[in-house]
Amino acid sequence: MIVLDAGVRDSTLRLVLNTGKTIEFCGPADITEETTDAIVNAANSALLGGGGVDGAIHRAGGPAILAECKQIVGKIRSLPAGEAVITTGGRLRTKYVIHTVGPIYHGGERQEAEQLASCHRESIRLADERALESLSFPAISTGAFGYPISEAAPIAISSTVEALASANHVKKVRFVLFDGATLSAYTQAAENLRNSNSSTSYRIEKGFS
Ligand code: AR6
Repeated sequence: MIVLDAGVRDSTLRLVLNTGKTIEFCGPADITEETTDAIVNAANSALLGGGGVDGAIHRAGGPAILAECKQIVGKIRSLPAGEAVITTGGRLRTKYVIHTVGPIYHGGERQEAEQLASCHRESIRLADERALESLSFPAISTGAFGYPISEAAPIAISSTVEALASANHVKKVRFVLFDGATLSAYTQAAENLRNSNSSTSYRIEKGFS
């Protein structure tokens, strides 16, 4: 029997790496309710909040998160696409928010794939540096930034598999996906990647909720 952690309502599929580390796909769900050690925010370079998941995180987390973001921006001016910074979680149930900036999609010829992969690698690296064990990602760049979900999903998943495999502390990553179409694109991509890439060593468990 698979026992789910509190907070996961609708996991439909998970990847289990040969080390036992897992990547879960959950949804439709709101990432602001997650109880993982960190949640990832799909922010913009100004780090001052916005719409979509960024707006939802700042609304639910309260002013402490924005105050920390302002301090960070005071030092670095702006956060380039593909990079990430960490703040506390304010009033959220999670302890930390990792703010990363996804690429704005311009057709795929402007290093969007590399930047999107970097968002996942850098977020996991920051969580690992803090010795966190779990974090949750939204579908970075697939909303206001226009990245086609079917292109973004395999990049998000393969970069996460790679970064999770080499993490020292992070054991569990969740993709917390807001709507059914995004959830099915990500789960489909996970299955396709396993079939197409023999070097990716994981098994798939399905149908737990
Ligand atoms: N929980 C999980 N996923 C969510 C939530 C939520 N509460 N709300 C929205 N999503 P977007 P981007 C999904 O636009 O494309 C902001 O204004 C949403 O359905 O939030 O990286 C920032 O300030 C979609 O699948 O992020 C930036 O300016 C996914 O999150 C810009 O948008 C990403 O959509 C970033 O654009």
